[in-house]
Amino acid sequence: MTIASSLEERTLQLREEGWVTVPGVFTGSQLDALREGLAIALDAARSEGQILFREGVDVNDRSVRVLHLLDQHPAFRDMVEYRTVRDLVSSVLGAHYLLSSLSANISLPGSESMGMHNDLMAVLPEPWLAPYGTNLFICLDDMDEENGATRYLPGSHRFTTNDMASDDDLRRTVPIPASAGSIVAMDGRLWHTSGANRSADRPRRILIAFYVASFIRTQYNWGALLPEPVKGALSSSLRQLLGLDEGNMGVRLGYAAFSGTKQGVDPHAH
Ligand SMILES: O=C(O)CCC(=O)C(=O)O
Repeated sequence: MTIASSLEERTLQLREEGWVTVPGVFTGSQLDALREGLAIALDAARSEGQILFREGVDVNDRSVRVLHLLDQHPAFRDMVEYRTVRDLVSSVLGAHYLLSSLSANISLPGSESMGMHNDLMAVLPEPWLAPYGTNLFICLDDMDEENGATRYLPGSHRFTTNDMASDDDLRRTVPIPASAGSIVAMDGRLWHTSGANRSADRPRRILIAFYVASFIRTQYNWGALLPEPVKGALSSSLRQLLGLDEGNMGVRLGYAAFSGTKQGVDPHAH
C-alpha cells in the first residue's frame, strides 16, 4: 500500500480501508517528551498501586496498561490537540467530538494478542452503522510483526454487528508496521487486536487516544478524574474536547429543528 500523504488521501484511505498510518508526526523533543510522560505516568500508577494488568482484556501481565496520562505530563495535553491529530479526527468525526479516553499499552516481550474487537463496542451498542469513533495509536517505538504491531482484519469496518465477526478472524489479521512517532488512525468499527510480542528484548509502547462523536458518553469522566489545578489550567479548546463545560447541551445532531432552517440535515452526516 502506498503511503497516503495529504489529508484528503488519508481521509479516503480511512473511509475505504478503515485505517491509515501517518508517519513521522512526532519527532525529536516532542517524541522524547511523550516517552518521558509515559515513564512518569507509569511510575505514578505503580506507586499508587493502580492495576496495570487488565484481566479480561489482556491475556497476561506482559501487556501493561497505563490508564491515566492526561494530567501526568503537558506533552499529552499538547498531543491530543496537535493539528495533525485534530485533522485526522475531524476527517472521521466532523467538527463535534470528544476525547473518550487516553491510555497506553506497553507490550513487553511475551505479551499475547488481546481479544479481537472494534473500539465502538466499548461505548455504543450494535448496530455500528457509522464511524462514530476513531482511535489513534501513537507509536513511541517502532512496531512490526515481531514486537507486536497492532493487527487488523481487512474489510471489518463494514461489520455492523458482533455476529459478523468469527473465531477465525485473528488468523486472518494483518500487522500494521509503523515507525516511532507515527500515528495509526482507525475507524472505530475496524476489528483489530494487539499483536503478540515475540521479540527477545523489544518493548512496544503506544498511546491510545480514542475520540467519539460528541453525543456519545466518554469512557472517562474527565470532570471527576482530573485534579482541579490541571482543569483550571486547560485551554478552552481542550476543555471543550473533554466536554467539561457544556455537558451535552452543545449536541444538536444536525436536525433541522435545531438549525433554524427548513432544510432537513442528515444527522448521520460527517
Ligand atoms: O496494543 C494494541 O496494538 C492495540 C490495543 C487495542 O486495540 C486496545 O487497547 O483496544
